[in-house]
Amino acid sequence: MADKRLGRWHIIGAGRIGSLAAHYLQQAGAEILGVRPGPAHRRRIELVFDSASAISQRPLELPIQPPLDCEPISQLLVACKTPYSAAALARVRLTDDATVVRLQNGLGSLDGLLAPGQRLIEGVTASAVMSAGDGRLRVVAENATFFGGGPRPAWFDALAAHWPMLAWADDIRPPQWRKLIANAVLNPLTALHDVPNGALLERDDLQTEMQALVAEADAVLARLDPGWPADSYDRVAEVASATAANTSSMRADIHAGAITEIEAINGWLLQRAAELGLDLPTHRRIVAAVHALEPD
Ligand code: KPL
Repeated sequence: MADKRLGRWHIIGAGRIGSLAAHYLQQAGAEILGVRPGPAHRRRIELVFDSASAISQRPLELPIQPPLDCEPISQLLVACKTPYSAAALARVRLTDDATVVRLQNGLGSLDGLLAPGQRLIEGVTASAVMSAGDGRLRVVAENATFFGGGPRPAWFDALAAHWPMLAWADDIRPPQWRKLIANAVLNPLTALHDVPNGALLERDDLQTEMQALVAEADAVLARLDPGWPADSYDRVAEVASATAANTSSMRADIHAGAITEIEAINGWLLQRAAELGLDLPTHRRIVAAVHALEPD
């Protein structure tokens, strides 16, 4: 049943996860408008839900507006790749009390970009969506998704009724950090070695790299929060196993000749480490190696 509380949402970045989020928002009764430079048009995306029991196709119709044609935006979902966030946000006008949901890998990509009266809600998802060609996206796993950061907004329950496994996290940091570590290990290693996620569990040399990356990341997070359990290896290995056949988003970016999200993921850890006087030699090496594969 559609719910008027959701109102109108604009979305920047109707890619794999952005399109899935737009679909759930639309199911919940929100009006969704995509924002993208270029001529206004209607975009049709076919979402193919591939569960163990059935395959269903659900079309997503998205009106796309150029940023200058958009009225001041009061509800914005940012799901573009992190390197493009600042430029994309600079092109739109937000209302003074706008709500912005950030549903991206990594951390910090919108830091300092919102005005004091505007609200940032952080989103973290373990759902997996793959491109299936011809404008089709294959939803391979609908997993836990958390939104959080301050009090739960009035529209949240209406959205959660249509978004499987969406929950509000009073403290969004633990799910964010768990996802960050998985991305900081799986994404660069799969991109550099050009392998699907599961291959990391099959090669001794890659297991050694995984262990070093996890240990360095855990050391930073444990310094930032002494309550951090600092035992992330098994959880990262579980993500690799659960997404074994997947091409990670960073491997896909390298294949597409695009810049990657390495700065918002491993770069964020390196920045925190520098502030704490810690050295992360494996992350430093891996960041340099990924940058060497990116276009100039
Ligand atoms: O989030 C991912 C990504 O590819 O960005 C993982 C968890 C590694 C799944 O592929």
